Formats: sequence, structure tokens, C-alpha cells
Amino acid sequence: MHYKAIWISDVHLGTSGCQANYLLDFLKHNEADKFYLVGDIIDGWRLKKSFYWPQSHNDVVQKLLRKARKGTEVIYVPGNHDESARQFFGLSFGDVKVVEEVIHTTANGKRLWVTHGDQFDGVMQYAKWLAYVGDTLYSFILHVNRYFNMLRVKMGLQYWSLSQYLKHQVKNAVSYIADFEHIMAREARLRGCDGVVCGHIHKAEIREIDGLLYCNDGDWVESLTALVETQTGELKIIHWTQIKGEPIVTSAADLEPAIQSLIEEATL
Ligand SMILES: [Mn+2]
Repeated sequence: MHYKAIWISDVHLGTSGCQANYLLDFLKHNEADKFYLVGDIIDGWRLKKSFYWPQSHNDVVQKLLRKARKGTEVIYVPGNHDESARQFFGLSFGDVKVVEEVIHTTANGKRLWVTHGDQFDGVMQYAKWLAYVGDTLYSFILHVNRYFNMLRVKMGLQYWSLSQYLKHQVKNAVSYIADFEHIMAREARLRGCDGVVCGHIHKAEIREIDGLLYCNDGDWVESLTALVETQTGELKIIHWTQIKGEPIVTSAADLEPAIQSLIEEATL
């Protein structure tokens, strides 16, 4: 599919929670005039603690750079987990532009403010240590989630996010998300925009808040989602929870080669 624009964020390359193979498949099947990377693409926090960089994560980077070389406008808006990229605002790497924030105008003239969103997250701003503790617990849940889904694949079932399920069960998380969404909408209005596109909280969403359009492109560790703008200016959330043409895996031994061949196919 060829879109006017695609937004993805919270890929967290460099962590075992990152669902790189699903993202590779998404990148292979989808093109855009403008491709926005809305932060937390590479997880510098976790890479500092322990180095984890499998081939599939490298392939994601290569695939994005290749898109940029072949004429897609790739715009990188760093987040808090890749905040070290924030020193490069205004610069370009390969053909990828690094910016603090950017305004996207849709086909029907709507102005959308594009930013990661952590700057407006109360927990992040006032207690960084709390965010770190949360991060460790969160990594653990993602770890469980990954094995859980490997089992589901083996049983021929579709991807299902344990961490998203747990989050939705927690009342505090719900009010936290609602607060965040309202703050982002308010900030977009202050900037004279019609809406906002952000990431950060790993919850894909398109909805109107106080007359403003709130869009969140989700993530690639839990929900496997992207936000897209169609040629007619319609905004949609794409859930990429199946790897297309994925062979039916019958035993654990088959799993590795299956994924390997998928990667090879994706990097051609
Ligand atoms: Mn973030």
C-alpha cells in the first residue's frame, strides 16, 4: 500500500521486547511519501545496560535508510529512550532528517503537530527514577509477553498483547492515559494546530478531544500499530499483528529458520 504519510514510534530496537520481524514485514508491504519516526526508535536506555542487537534490528534500520535513499522523505523526531539523538536537531543522517517536532499538513489541509510526547508526561517530568523502576518492571512483562506469543504462534494463534491487557485492567493506567491525551490536545491547540500525532504511551488511538484531533501511532513492542494518512487525507490505524505469508510453524526447531528466511526475504 502507498500512503501519503506513515507514522511509527516506540519500536525500541535494542530490546528483546521489540517485535522487529512484524515491523520488517510492515515496512516491506507499505510505502509513503513521508515517513515519520516519532521517537523511541532505538532504545538507548536499555542498550546502555546490556547490549542487545540482533540481525533483525539491524535490518529495520537498513530498511528505513533504504526507503530514505529511494525518495521517501524520512523524518525522525526523537523520544526519551533515544534522547541522545536530540543533540542532532536540524541535522540529517543519510537522507533522514532529525527534528525536535514538525507540523504535518494533511491532504485536506489539517495541521497536525508531530512530537513524541514525553515532554508532556507528568510521571516522566517529575520523577525520572520512577520512570526507570517502571521501565524495569515493564521490560519483565514484555519478556513474558514475547514467550507467551511464541507459544501462541506455535499453536497457530494470532498475536495477543499481554502487557496491553494488563494495562487496561489497571485503573490508574487508564486515568494516566486520559490525562496524557488531554494534555497533548491542549498543547496542539496552543500551537495553533488542528491536532496532534504522538507516541510514547504505547496506545494507538484516533479521537477527537475538545475539538482537537488526537492521534497516537502506538508501538512495536505491544500493539504492533502504525498511523497512516491515505491519499484522500483519511487517518487510520493499521494493526500489523500477522506476518504475511508466515509459514505455519509446527515445532520449536522450525521457528528459527522460518524467521531467518523471513528476514532474508524482507532485506532483498
Ligand atoms: Mn517514550
